[in-house]
Amino acid sequence: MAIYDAFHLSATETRPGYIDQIRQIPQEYFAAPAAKAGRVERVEYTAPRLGRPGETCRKYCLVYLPWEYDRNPDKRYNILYMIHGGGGSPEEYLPQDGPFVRMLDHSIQNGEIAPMIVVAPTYYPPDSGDISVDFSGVCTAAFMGEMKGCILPEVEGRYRTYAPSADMDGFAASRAHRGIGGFSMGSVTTWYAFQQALSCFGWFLPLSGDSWIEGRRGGVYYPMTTARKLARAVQQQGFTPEDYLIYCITGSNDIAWDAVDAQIHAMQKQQDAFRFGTNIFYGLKDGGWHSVEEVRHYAYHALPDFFAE
Ligand code: FER
Repeated sequence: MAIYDAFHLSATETRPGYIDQIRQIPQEYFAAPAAKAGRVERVEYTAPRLGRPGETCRKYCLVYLPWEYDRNPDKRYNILYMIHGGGGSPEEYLPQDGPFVRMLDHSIQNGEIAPMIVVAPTYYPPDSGDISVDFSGVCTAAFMGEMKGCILPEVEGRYRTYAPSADMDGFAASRAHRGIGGFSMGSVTTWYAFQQALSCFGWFLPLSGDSWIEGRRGGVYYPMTTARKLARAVQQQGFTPEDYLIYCITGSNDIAWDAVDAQIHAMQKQQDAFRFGTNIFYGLKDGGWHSVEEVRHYAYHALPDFFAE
């Protein structure tokens, strides 16, 4: 909080859309499994192999189904795609009975978060071994093609989401019931989704990562052009500021903090697209580090507001 105040705000300035207190996951959520625990499935699909034109490969996502999914065979569910950070994998979020699943199970059981399907894919090709920031950047930049062309059709053809058909028309018709978020390079991916796939997603959860649509660490090196390009992407994709909600959260000790913060402040000047306190919220956790553990708390804070009617 102190850093934010010192760099950007006078003491008297109001802070619309600024999250003052980021709620923490109750400790007891990790102590024991929820009585109504969901389950995790593995879904395989075929995708073009990145960097090898003409070749395909087999990949997988992990899919979390809330406890009630099997007990309400006629009900459709909101769906959230969670993208891992650099060097990560679908297991970053969704090993069965892992801490992210515990958070989902307990908070859904307690009525804090609406029941939702959560999907953890990966932007890396299988067995590539390269987890450098450069290669991760290339993978995230290319990933929306695979999301739209391979992952959404496979997953939503299989599970009861709001998509009336598992194709682009169906995803567009159900975009208010679909979100995307992620940590670090997964947040970089989330900003690509905003720029390239607003037709599929209505809800955005970029955590501890800036937008690289203008280049690596664009938030810190090109904040104004990044913000302008994101704002323009809304119009270009045929949408208005009523059509999306962004929850962007990071921590004051996060290695991506400077980039996220500079980008957010540039976005505050793009008032045609970004209305703080209405379609975009920003949280900076005092002392928060660049870690999956922190990001679980950020997701716990934001998800109760997702998929509101
Ligand atoms: C940033 C955005 C993402 C950043 C780092 C990352 C240092 C991710 C790094 C990684 O996954 O290794 O602005 O700044």
